[in-house]
Amino acid sequence: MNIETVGEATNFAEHALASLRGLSTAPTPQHFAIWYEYHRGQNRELNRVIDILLANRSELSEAVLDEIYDRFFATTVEHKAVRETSRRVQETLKAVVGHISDAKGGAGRFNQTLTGISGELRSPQHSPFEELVARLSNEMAEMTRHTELLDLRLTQSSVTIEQLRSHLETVRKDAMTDGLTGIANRKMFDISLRECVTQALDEGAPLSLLMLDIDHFKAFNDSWGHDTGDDVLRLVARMLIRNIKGQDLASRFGGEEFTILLPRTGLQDATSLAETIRRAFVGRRIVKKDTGTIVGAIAVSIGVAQYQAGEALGEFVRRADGALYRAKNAGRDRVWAATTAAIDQHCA
Ligand code: GH3
Ligand code: MG
Ligand code: MG
Repeated sequence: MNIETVGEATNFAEHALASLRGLSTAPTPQHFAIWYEYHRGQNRELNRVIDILLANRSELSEAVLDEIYDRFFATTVEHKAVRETSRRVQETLKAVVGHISDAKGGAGRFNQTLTGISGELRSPQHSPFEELVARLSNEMAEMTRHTELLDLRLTQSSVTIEQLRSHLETVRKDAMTDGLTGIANRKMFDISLRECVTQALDEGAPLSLLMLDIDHFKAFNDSWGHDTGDDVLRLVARMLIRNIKGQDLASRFGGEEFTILLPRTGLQDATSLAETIRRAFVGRRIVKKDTGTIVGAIAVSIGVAQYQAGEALGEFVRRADGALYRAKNAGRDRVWAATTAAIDQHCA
């Protein structure tokens, strides 16, 4: 990937703005991103698609640009679902407004009839009472029908909106979940890390991070197969969940690495939790699901760090990772706590 200089970036941005101005579409961040990328010229496929559209004098409408954005930028399922849901919520709301305005029309007519009848009653030559009552009764029936229809439509719309909300929640949850182990994924970890740090600074409370890595997992996979390796990853995830509580968050950081975020927990408590987790694997035999064969044991190494006020998020993670590295170097199957950026202390 090419990183442009400030001068180049300014140039691309100016061209992107010029392109936006030349079109009737709204200057949204998404549309800006498309044009910036187009003028940057690094994404050949994107440029090809836009050039073809321009050469054919096709109208680059909102819908076309949205499709381009979905294809080249909004790669996550979640992003597309949010866009799609917001479109459908807008449609539903538009329909609701339509139904209400229909109902208002009906009420207006009803009002006119009532005014007409009461006017007529004041005149000595009014229509026979039977006729007036029949008109009134017809209008009442029509009004009731309108109200019932409005009620039904509003109920249907609220059911649709509730379905959309719940769909969005499922998509969001899926996007934050690791498919293999069912625990939080890296994305969720990144989001939670930021939230936990903010909370820790706000409360002046400690925050600790455990970084766990399975020892010699490559060799385990080589000996017992990838599927059994996957079972081990699921087992580790279950073990982490079993050992945490409340606000703690266990995530699969990637591959065979896991993290646990421990709000309101200092280094010492975090280190003893890490030790409990490490010990849980000691002497534990892994059994192959399909054949029941015992496939030996696994061990884990864990690095621990406590957040230091003002430290960058990346630095905090790097310190936990550094402690993990020290645990590995010291012989694996152990816990290592990073006491400060400079001095590490062995706590196994
Ligand atoms: P170390 O003790 O230094 O951590 O050694 P290691 O073999 O565990 O580390 P290395 O980084 O060399 O290998 C990691 C292995 O984790 C390689 C890969 O096969 C395995 N792995 C990563 N993701 C998955 C997965 O999703 N499923 C399975 N079964 N294995 C995975
Ligand atoms: Mg690893
Ligand atoms: Mg490993």
